[in-house]
Amino acid sequence: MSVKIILTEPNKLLRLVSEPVEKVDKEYRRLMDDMIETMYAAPGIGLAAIQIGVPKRIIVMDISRDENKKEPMYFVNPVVNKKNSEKAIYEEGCLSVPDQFAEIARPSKCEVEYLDYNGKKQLLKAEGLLATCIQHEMDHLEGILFIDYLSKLKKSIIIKKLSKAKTNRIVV
Ligand code: K1U
Ligand code: ZN
Repeated sequence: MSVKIILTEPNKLLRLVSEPVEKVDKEYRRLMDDMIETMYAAPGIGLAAIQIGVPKRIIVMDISRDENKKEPMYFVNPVVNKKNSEKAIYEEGCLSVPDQFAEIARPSKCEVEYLDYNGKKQLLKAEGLLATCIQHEMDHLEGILFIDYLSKLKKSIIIKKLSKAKTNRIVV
């Protein structure tokens, strides 16, 4: 397993629509191992494959927030079957949009079908942070970032800040 570099906005790769996985094999399990290690190292509670430059429909998550009791979750080719009309607001962050946070409204519950780490079909009924996180991660599969839900002005201020931070990092 290895910790990979997480791409940050602005980066055209983050805007790609990820492709489905044909078969959950050894190579994809190795990718999921790298993703979960990268997510724990960041640290974060979710990560999509495109955030480490791989345009495949794979997500890893662990919302347990307990260092000693890890509960990793792996989602391959996830599809949302049902979404609640009621919305929940969470302050979201993103490892690809460092140090920026914003309140985002999303359906408060959802049902997701996916393949697990072993390629077995699963159905998850999610609510609370789990529902928010999975929807945030599934947006990554479509090339969508949480800042896309903000006003044009707020989004452009954040992108300017991130571009500046990137330039400074290269100079130093
Ligand atoms: O980059 C990502 O997609 C991961 C992102 C997931 C997320 C967070 C909050 C709401 C929706 C989705 C993060 O993990 S940002 C970091 C974070 O939330 C966190 C970091 C350390 C401890 C606890 C949380
Ligand atoms: Zn994100």
